[in-house]
Amino acid sequence: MMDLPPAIVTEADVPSYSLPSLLSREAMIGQLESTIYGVLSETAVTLKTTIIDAGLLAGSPGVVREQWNVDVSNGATTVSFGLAVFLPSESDQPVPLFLGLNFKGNGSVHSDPALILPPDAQRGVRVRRWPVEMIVERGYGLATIFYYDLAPDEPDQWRDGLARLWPTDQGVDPPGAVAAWAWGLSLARQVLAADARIDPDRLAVIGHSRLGKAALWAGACDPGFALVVSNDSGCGGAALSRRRFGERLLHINTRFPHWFTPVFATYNEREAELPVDQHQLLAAIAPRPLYVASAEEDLWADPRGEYLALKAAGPAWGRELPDEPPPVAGSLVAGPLGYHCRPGPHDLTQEDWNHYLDFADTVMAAPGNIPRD
Ligand code: GTR
Repeated sequence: MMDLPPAIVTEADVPSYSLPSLLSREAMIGQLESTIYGVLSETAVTLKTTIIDAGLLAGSPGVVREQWNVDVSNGATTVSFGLAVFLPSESDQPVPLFLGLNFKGNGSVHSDPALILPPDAQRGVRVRRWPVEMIVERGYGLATIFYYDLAPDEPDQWRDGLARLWPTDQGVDPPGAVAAWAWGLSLARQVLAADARIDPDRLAVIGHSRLGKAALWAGACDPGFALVVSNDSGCGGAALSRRRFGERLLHINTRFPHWFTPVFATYNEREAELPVDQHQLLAAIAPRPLYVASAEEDLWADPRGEYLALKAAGPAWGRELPDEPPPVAGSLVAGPLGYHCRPGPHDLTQEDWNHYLDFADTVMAAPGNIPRD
């Protein structure tokens, strides 16, 4: 692999730039498709859910653990993925639920030995990112999918997943792996919405880092998500590309050539010529609630650029956010928009979840109060 230039990590080295204007949601989605992600997928599929395991979460009688197998079929081909679902064991009404992809397998999110673990994966290794009991105690469900089940994160293998269902000719702006992950989120939302224990109108999508990019693209394209949460999603996620701060297009498109539609790489080192920027991805989520979060030490993901993208998207919700982000460890909640920058490194922590749950309590408090397109 070619030697990549170092990242810009001082504000003084950020070029001056001007951002493209916000457009209609449809126009922004169209430009984001043709420049960055490719289409989410227009493939008509049928979904079949089988509950292959149901019990109480080990050590936590207040939590129901289920494992679902979802068959996705286009008629000729079927691709399956597994969903781990956690719900309150007692609830007299359908619960709101967070859906997010995980990096290390469903058995990485909790030490419960019943959870399916991919080969060579370590049980419970990502417990710190998934405070299952805390989320459920606060009245939310949680569902998660191992992202390799949707599209293996390898340049030469990512098509061996949901992409097998797509037509071979994907046109001039074929989707990349981020779009495959996002499509999987959208399909999972549909099967979750069909379960009577879950409130179909209060489904949130959340993602960390590359999976935050997928959560944002899923949230922008699928209005069925009532709340979108981006945790440290950075370049190709919430961070403005024109700032060229931290990871920039040259870095991401060289290291991960399979994530985006190929034309994105033609903008390497000429970000100012992009017809779009990431504030438009955020704005395409309006009028539904959106929370963006950064971590102070995560310069690779450009915390300031993530805030500035949210600020630039604000008018899509009729919101004028302050010029400066809230102080580290503080947070800003302006109606349907939220932001915080947590002290510490690139990660998804309980502290982040506390912010998301507090925010969800305000924007998803009662069924039916969420603005829709
Ligand atoms: C990095 C990548 C980031 C981010 C991160 C992650 O290597 O450069 O864009 O996606 O991985 O997903 O943890």
